[in-house]
Amino acid sequence: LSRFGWEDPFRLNDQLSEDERMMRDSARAYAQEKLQPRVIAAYREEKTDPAIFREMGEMGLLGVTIPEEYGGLGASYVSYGLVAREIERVDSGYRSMMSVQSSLVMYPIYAYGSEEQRRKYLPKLASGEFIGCFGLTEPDAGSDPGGMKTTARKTATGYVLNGTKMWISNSPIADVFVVWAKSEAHGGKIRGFVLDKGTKGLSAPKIEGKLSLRASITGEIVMQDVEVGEDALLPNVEGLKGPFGCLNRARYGISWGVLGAAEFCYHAARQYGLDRKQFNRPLAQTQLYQLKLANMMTEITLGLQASLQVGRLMDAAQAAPEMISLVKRNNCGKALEIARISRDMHGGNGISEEFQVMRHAQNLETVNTYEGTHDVHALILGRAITGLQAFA
Ligand code: TGC
Ligand code: FAD
Repeated sequence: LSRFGWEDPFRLNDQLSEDERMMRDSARAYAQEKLQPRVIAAYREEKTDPAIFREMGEMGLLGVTIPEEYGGLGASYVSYGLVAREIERVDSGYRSMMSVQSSLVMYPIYAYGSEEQRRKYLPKLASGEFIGCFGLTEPDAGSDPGGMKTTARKTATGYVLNGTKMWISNSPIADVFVVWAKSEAHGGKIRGFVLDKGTKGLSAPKIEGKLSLRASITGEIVMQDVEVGEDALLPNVEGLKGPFGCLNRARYGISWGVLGAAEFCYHAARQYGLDRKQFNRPLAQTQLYQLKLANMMTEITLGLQASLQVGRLMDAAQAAPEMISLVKRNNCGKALEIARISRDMHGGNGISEEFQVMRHAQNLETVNTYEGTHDVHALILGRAITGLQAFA
């Protein structure tokens, strides 16, 4: 019996608990049976099927780490990472839909919300009856969210919000909007608000013309004198650490997710090289082809091991944001490179939708940019290494 397998060189499988393996297998079955058959058309036609949220909810894939009493599974961060990997093996856009709902909408309501807010929103977000979105980025504040212009002005009964959010996953189909604004009543500090679809002055136009992440709908959030009660404020957090606390979790999930996409591209390149002959031998029997496969396997294996370690530290409440920046940045960069090389290894077929590797490569351009760009995470690490802040 060989101790080495090209699909799992360091035997990640053996390092998981029984519960984690079950979670992974049920996410894989759902993703392969229900998502894979519709993704090629969804991407081509730029269509996001809202029913996917309800399906994911039924499978228990939304809010995996949220306690059961609020509709979650109370499972580990390692389980959450494994789910992200399986969904993104099909498409980064589907993983985006899942991770925004789980880490950027359910998590802040759970961690920073009142008991009433938790009870009102979490069970319906967990079942997929409600779709959520997270508005931090603005047209003039992307990498520097502290530069946001959205404001919340205090009134006798609540707040009035004004501002525009840009590049917001799920927003055109969202029922629940977690938005971040500078609140005059709190000394201009950033505060979180939960808004309901249909509130006067709130709209979410779709952003057209995306050449990446086309199976996941993206929009703006426009707030023109949106009046909300005191009960819309997330009471338990203030400052940028509010949105960053959510981003830590989403970035961690992405570090696993992108490796699912990379594994798809690695496996596809291997099979293609075994099947296709040129110069009277399989492409996979050439030195250059094998070198590329060896590089892919190496980066995926090291990346998975790193994300597993960060996940174990998160589950033990021992993780630091810099660890998350390290795996988000490196795994995204490596996955993007793997997808581009796999595209090349497929020759002309590599540009066809049928072979799917170009879709992954295009998607990973977004994933390398959102949740902190590759370079911004380098600066976060640079600050930790040197003690010197290079952003501004
Ligand atoms: P800085 O001075 O570093 O920090 C301000 C306050 O925030 C605290 N903090 C954190 N807290 C928890 N976790 C973290 N990771 C934290 N990072 C910082 C910090 O302690 C401080 O707290 P306090 O109490 O002292 O005020 O802030 P800065 O303005 O200098 O930040 C610079 C920088 C570059 C690190 C940061 O702004 C950054 O990360 N920029 C990237 C922005 C980003 O990631 N945007 C993501 C938008 S959401 C999205 O893309 C969703 S896509 C999802 C999908 O579809 O899957
Ligand atoms: P910029 O910040 O303008 O960056 C442009 C370039 O400059 C990048 O290469 C960057 O690395 C570089 N740069 C910036 N600052 C520095 C510096 N100090 N030093 C050196 N280089 C620098 N946001 C949300 O809030 N919610 C969402 O749900 C969401 N979903 C998204 C979905 C999609 C499809 C996309 C594309 C984006 C999404 N985003 C979302 C926004 C995303 O987080 C931002 O696009 C990202 O943070 C980068 O901001 P920016 O686009 O303004 O680029």
